[in-house]
Amino acid sequence: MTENQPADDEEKYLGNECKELLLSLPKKRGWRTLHLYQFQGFWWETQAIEAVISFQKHFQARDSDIVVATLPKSGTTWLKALTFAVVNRHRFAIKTHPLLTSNPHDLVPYFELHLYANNQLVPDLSKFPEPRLFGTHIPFPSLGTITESNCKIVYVCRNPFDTFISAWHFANKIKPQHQAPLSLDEAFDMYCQGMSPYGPFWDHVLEYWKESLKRPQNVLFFKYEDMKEDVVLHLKRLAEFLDYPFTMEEERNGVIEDIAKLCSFESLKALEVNKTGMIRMSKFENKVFFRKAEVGDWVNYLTPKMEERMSKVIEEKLGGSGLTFKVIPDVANPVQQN
Ligand code: PAP
Repeated sequence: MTENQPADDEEKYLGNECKELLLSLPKKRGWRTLHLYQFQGFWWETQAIEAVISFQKHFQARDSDIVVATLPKSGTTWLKALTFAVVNRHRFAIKTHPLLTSNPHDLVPYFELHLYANNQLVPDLSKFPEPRLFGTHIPFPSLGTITESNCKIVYVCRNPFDTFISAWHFANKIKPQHQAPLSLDEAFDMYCQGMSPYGPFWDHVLEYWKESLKRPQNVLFFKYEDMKEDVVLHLKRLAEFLDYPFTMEEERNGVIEDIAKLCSFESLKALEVNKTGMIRMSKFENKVFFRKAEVGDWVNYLTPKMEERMSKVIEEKLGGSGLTFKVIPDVANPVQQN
């Protein structure tokens, strides 16, 4: 993969068809890449556009597929780990579990960043064990054959304040060295205008939210803050949704708690593989996926004016949808933003 290649190069290796397409698309400065392009109603990093076109052309969903879908920095790594652990719990003992030696992104690969990325040939998915587990940031309407299949999608969203701060840190951590850092003010302005990778965040979240209401058997919608409050409850809901419910005996034997612990931020962050390893076929260090994992860290960065602006955007875009977020961790008295 070439995530860290010089930004000027990021468009050089694209196929001609994609290069031509880019000429016709609205474009803005990127967060960690040179540009973001507006395509199919959302903002994409350059190489993800080529990848999603290939994905839409070639990927054939199976009803047994499981897809972990998110906006970046909403809890993807965590939900991939939990999903992998639930589905494979009869194959692996906790003590020798693949999650102890592999980053969750290597166990549950992204369509657009791994499988169909970088002009790769169409990936050979025949060796994927059933059920096939995939990850994606692709917005729901662009999911190709998945939207018409019976496969299961698990989506996690996170309050936009923390998602934004996490995304801003991440972009500056992984950008090519010679690219100027994105200031907090500039990133914030872009985020509030919807111009962030896979954004606007409100459209991404809303599309999956609506689908989860329409087809609850196929789309399960989680919130990061709720998962932090009660991961065991969410593990039970996840396992039932995926048709891998925990038995009474498993519950009695503490299997759910074991999985919760295995996938916890503290456990994953402390593993050698996540301290020193790299995501397979990429230049991403595993450690960049583990920062603070707190609810409400945004208060250390955003001014009251910024808070007011984002609250207004959320109210304007999500008001009336029934979707609300906890933006601070006070369980007894959560502040709700609509
Ligand atoms: P991705 O979309 O690029 O894969 P993603 O995993 O969604 O990234 O986001 C990383 C965030 O999840 C980080 O949040 P922070 O910047 O606010 O700290 C990271 O710390 C957090 N995170 C990673 N693993 C876990 C985990 N096991 N439990 C809870 N949060 C986690």
